Amino acid sequence: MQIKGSFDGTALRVGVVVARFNDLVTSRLAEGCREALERHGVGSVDWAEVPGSRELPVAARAMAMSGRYDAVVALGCVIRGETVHFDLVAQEASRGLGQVATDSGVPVLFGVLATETLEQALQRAGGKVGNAGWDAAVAAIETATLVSRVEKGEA
Ligand code: INI
Repeated sequence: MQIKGSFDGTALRVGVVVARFNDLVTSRLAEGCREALERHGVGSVDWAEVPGSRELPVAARAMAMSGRYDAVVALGCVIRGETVHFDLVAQEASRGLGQVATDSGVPVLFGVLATETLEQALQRAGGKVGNAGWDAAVAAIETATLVSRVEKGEA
């Protein structure tokens, strides 16, 4: 039996957490995410904001554990050239968000850019390399619908 997610988000409730740090980039990720959720019919979206990517896991955890969301999307941007603790922030966000997903069973999508330069980040936030916020939103819909089908025993 092949079980696949769908791209119909009409029945889904999605929580989005956006880090303010590097908000020139993260506001564009949020815009891409908003557009993708709308385009795929997600009617229920709650938005939360945190200071930086390091705070994404705890906010995502609160959303995921609340039982009110079928998926949580985390958006942030860490730029190596602008911080000496790039690795700490990026790794903490990645590890923490992965942990939230496995602890809660709720898909937690990793829309955190980790780049060398601001230019590279902007290219991935609606520039010529796409928009990671859009990609995370679409991945949230596909994964949440897959989880729902598995739980309901649907093919
Ligand atoms: N947070 C980011 O989201 N991106 C960064 O590049 C960054 N830098 O450069 O340090 C960053 N730092 C803040 C961090 O996420 C926390 O908000 C802060 O350490 C307070 O816990």
